[in-house]
Amino acid sequence: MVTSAAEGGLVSPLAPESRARPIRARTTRQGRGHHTDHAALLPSAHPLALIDADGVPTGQTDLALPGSDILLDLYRGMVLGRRFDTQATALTKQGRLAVYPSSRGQEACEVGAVLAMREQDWLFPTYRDSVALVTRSVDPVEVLTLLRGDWHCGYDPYLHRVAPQCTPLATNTLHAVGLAHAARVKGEDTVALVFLGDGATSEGDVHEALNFAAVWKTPVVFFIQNNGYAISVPLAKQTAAPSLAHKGIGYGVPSLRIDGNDAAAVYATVRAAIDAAAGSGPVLIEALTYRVEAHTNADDATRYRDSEEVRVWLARDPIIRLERYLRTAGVIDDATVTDLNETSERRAAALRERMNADAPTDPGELFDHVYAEPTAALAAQRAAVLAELELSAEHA
Ligand SMILES: Cc1ncc(C[n+]2csc(CCOP(=O)(O)OP(=O)(O)O)c2C)c(N)n1
Ligand SMILES: [Mg+2]
Repeated sequence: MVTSAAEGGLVSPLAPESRARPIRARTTRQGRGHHTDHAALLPSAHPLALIDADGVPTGQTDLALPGSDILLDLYRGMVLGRRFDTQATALTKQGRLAVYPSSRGQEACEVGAVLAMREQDWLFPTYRDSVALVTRSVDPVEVLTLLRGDWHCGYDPYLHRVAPQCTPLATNTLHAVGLAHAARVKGEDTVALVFLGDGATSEGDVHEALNFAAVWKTPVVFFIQNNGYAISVPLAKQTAAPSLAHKGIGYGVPSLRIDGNDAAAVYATVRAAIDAAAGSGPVLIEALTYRVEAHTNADDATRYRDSEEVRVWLARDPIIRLERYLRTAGVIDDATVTDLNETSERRAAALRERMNADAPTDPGELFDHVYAEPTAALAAQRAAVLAELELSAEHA
């Protein structure tokens, strides 16, 4: 972690000085206002990494490297997650999914952040975060319900404490702040972790959410997956801010930059951020990663980025680097890897089989949840649709 003035004078909230109370903004009361020590909020000049792209520990000591059991869970989650992701993309080609936004290459964020969450915490995902949901133990078929074209999110948000996947950019940031605020008013120890993309940080909602969270000291972790693009728009055309982490600072939110392809760094940072958020209010994490696939299966990324750029990022693959580390450390061997690959193939086959079954549909459901008490007009529309369907079935 870089803290010297020579390297930009940026002081990390995880710097030695503040290590005893990581990620905590210092606020002092002066006159009529609260004044925050902004030096304590700034992100590090270099993204925090614990294991480098070659699988070698970086030696950074601001956060401890998670233990072998956790690193193995992270590796396992990423391998299973990637196989799920590949299978979901394949299902779009078979017409079993309407659309699928792949998170290939972003598994360290998807898995690392979720495994660092506590059971009582809430996740507010976006459309890109299906692997995060699978990691949080949501049934994979239920995860894909919305993308299959159904009208509801498919899973019970309360069961896993996972909000519906959000397609309108950044609205989930406000939902996360609202839920975390309400939980605290009720005296519950709940942190909300909200995923958002680099492009989403340009939305007004993010700024309202950061402001409310900072003023109310709401227990929220804003986790930005900076994957370089908002569909075809590269980050350089998205913002003039020095980093996305800097956006948090303007609101008084301690903000970190991390290597988003290092699952160990993601896990350790989110763990610390959740503790800090529960104690003293919001934290923002900008994780630098890369969207290896196109925006969705419906997009052609070769029209706006060159293959050399993709090649550079493939060399930073989050799974390969952790596998290298775990092999060198003697935690896994060929047998472990083969076994895990077999498990992921079995799960993919089961998912394929379940997704190939036609989902039962009831067109009448369209009208069920519009009003608590259906209006006469709605009841008439429902009857008309059902009568028409019956008629066309008779003539089929
Ligand atoms: C409010 C809103 N505006 C526009 C869109 C259309 N849209 C869908 S995805 C996307 C790009 C988002 O990029 P980013 O936030 O970086 O997330 P990523 O897709 O890279 O994960 C846009 C503009 C939308 N879904 N919601
Ligand atoms: Mg993006």
